[in-house]
Amino acid sequence: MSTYVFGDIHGCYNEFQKMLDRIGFSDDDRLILAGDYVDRGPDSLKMLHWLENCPKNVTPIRGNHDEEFASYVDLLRQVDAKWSLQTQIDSHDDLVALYDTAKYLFKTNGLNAALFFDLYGTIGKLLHTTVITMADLTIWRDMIRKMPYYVKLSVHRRPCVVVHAGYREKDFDNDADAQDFYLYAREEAYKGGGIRHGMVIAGHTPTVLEGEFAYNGGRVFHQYDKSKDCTFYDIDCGCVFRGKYPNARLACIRLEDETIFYV
Ligand SMILES: [Mn+2]
Repeated sequence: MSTYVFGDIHGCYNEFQKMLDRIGFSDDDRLILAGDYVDRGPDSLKMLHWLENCPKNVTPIRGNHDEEFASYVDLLRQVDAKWSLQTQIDSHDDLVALYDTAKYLFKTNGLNAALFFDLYGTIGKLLHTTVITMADLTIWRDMIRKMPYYVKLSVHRRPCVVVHAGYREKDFDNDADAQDFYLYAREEAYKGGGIRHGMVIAGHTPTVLEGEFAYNGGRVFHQYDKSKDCTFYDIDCGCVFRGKYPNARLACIRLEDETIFYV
């Protein structure tokens, strides 16, 4: 039995399947997915469907893109309620109309939502290539909101945290600050974060971006903090940026022996 972690799939469903083959993932193993299933890549829908039928030995945690997707669904529902649009939950045409209305209202009313709503066009693309409905979006929203922000487990009797962006033990002022850190932290996750005598596995910052603290030419970024006796891994090797950056790929770590797999 082994425990594997990878994430930042961003709709790269083919690479996702290739990685499962590459590690020979079986019913006896455990997989923790480190978030960001949607946006940017070609197959967000396939990832959402796969997660809907997620096997018991897989724990998907939440990434910022997943949380943002869920928040867009909330926004659509709010627009529907506020303007009494009576969107039928199982009507594709109604959802298309609601989406267009929401975009129009955000823009014409100078609302902040206009700047970030469906930022990567994922919902818009789904609407024009498939017959999804508000029922589908609501299922996916609820599924995402059930995902934990992090998973803490024990590897060789040492604590190990898997999180999308960053983890730290210090108390946060409030839940919102904590959630922001788990979903969005970058260098601060490595400077002020971590866990004593343990290991933190995260993604979020692709190791293909030159100038970023985690740049490592598309290889997993690894750092050891002596003061905390904490090992950090950034396993986001920028799979979705394949073709844009050399060596961009999907990486996976096996926790028991810290072996890295690439696809
Ligand atoms: Mn992310």
